[in-house]
Amino acid sequence: MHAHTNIVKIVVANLSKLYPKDMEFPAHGVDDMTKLSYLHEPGVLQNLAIRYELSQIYTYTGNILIAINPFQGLPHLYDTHAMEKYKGAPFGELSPHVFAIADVAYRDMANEGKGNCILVSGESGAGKTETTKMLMRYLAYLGGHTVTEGRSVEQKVLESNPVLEAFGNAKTVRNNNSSRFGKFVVIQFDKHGRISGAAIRTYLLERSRVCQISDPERNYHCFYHLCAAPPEEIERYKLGNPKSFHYLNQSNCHELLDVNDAQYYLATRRAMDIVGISEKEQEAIFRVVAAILHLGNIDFAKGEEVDSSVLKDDKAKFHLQMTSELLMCDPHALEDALCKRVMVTPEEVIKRSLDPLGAAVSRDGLAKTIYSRLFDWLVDKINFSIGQDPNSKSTIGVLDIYGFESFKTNSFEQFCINFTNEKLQQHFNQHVFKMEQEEYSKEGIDWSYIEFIDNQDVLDLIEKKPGGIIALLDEACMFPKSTHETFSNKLYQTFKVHKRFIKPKLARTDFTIAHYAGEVQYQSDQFIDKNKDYVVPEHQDLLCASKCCFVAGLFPLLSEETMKSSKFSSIGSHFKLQLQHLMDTLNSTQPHYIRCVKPNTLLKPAIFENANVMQQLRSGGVLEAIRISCAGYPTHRTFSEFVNRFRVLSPEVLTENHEEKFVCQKILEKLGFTGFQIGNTKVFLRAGQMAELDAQRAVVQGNAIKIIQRRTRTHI
Ligand code: AD9
Ligand code: MG
Repeated sequence: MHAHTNIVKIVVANLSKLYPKDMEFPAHGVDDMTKLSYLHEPGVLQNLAIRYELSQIYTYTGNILIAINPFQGLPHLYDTHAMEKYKGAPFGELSPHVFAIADVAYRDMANEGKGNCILVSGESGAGKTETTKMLMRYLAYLGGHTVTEGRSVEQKVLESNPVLEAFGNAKTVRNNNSSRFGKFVVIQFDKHGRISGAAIRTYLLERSRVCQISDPERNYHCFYHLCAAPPEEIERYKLGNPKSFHYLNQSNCHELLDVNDAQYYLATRRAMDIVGISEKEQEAIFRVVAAILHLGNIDFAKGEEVDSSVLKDDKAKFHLQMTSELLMCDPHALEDALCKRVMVTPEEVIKRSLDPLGAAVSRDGLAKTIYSRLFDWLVDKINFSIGQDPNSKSTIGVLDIYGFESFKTNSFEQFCINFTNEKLQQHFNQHVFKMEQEEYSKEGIDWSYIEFIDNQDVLDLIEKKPGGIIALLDEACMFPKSTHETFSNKLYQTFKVHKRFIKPKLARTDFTIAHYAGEVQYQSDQFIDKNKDYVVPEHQDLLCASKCCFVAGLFPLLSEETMKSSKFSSIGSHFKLQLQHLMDTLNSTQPHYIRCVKPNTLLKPAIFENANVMQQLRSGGVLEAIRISCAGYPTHRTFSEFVNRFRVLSPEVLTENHEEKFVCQKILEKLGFTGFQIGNTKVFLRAGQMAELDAQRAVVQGNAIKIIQRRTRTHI
């Protein structure tokens, strides 16, 4: 190599790891990946990177929309003008966009009067919630009303977002506005295509955040909003700086850049007005939020008796007083409910004291229960206020649910989240596979031998009844002597030879599941606790007796039967049922997919991290979709496209006046290709055949160039 050449990096690679580059790769990339001659990982990645650099954040892979978070406002992309443009435009005619997906769903729904759904997925911070909001805005634009009085259904649907975000979103390390719950919104339309109702379903709110946060994350937004409320409210609720509350000061992050909590407080109240939450209810809601903050400041110290606890100091007494005033319950009863437990034995009823640690656990349990009941109340209230249309069969569901998670430590939450993703992945694969089959059938070609790899084995491992992990966990929860060790051992024994279950070397209680998106190692130590949906009867009795009907309403009197039944209620099994219900809905509708991608972990614009994006494409099933299509005939080309590109390979066929279909067949036969199929309008090629054709074309063209060069030289 000459010394003056630019630095050349020599990379040695295995031939099987080299992929042919698309020689005709357009400088601006292609707006649909299936237009690439070579459908492989590097090609897909390069295409997305080129487009992202040009602020083209949307790209199709067939019918799937890939959306890369721009991390900057792109208002022109979503303004009314853009909405007008996409309305009714044939799919694929304009640049890829969320509006185009919503438009297709709307047209399917309106023309065929059936259910459609749009599934938005991606990892935390990838842009699911923002995308969902855009979809809902567009659907509201298409199916909106002009109302003169009161609020329209679509206004209420749109304003439910800020309310649920205030109570269900928080700053995490991955996203400053991370949704800590899953959400499925079903919008109903009447026979004229106008919005006539909607229903919001939520999934698994992260409860632990209410009393436990780590630096630099935050608790739910509403706590900070309330601490920044106008002075009268601060005085009424005896609030102050977030730093003074235990539930907020475990992290040093109290304020967010570019977020004014005071303004958000007022905005949340306005949104509550719109969704139909009365002034009185709003007062009660925020009173409960304030009560939770005070509750968290009730500290305990050792009491005189062994293993007993008392309020630690005057500060604790003050906060106990405040909590009971705000919840309108008796302060002594509150103290007892926190520090004591009633034991019922066949002979007598005894009050047993809790030690300070036990009392703190009891306090945190109460805070979590109140908060999650408050959240459920909000969802119910919003649903009630929006109203559902019992006659509507035309619906569009929009799913914004947590993506696959794999952290350093993974607990029960990650287990449930990844279970969800396995379910959705199966649905996705089946759908992509079906679409591919439909295309083949339409073209009249044989598809019978395409293999379909399923993740049913992981799902069985998790949810099979009996014998799956959730079932074994429920058993462990019902057996009083269980520990996480006994639970883990049971798993190790049961799944000794399961190929999706791994006992990590050296691990004593961890277990690993080989998910479709990669292996995840779970720490089992809190599984048993977190699976129990259990409200301490003392807490239930205390709040059920509250003089505030709102608070008492969150803790309705339990029937005798429920009281008596010793069977606990399992969060895992309940979630499994909810998911099954969701899948049933999804299976009965026409799905559309949006895969959100987070281009970098810095949450900054214009940075595209290759390896990171690749991983997301893998776990989002985008590459799986590509694999499925590669297993069959990855390249589909219309007859005329094919002839134009490869006529040079067999010029003699063209000289006779043949039909294009025939020409395609002849070219391929002449070159000795087998296994391809000629459909009604397209040529279907097996993996690698396009590359082979291109190589031959390059040789022919190269020869042609050489001939021309030779001729030119002889002329000189
Ligand atoms: V999480 O799983 O709920 O933690 P999401 O919902 O996937 O996550 P979110 O929609 O909240 O992510 O997006 C994160 C941030 O990216 C937003 O707060 C915006 O600042 C930014 N974002 C996302 N999409 C867009 C967009 N289309 N245009 C501009 C965007 N900014
Ligand atoms: Mg979100």
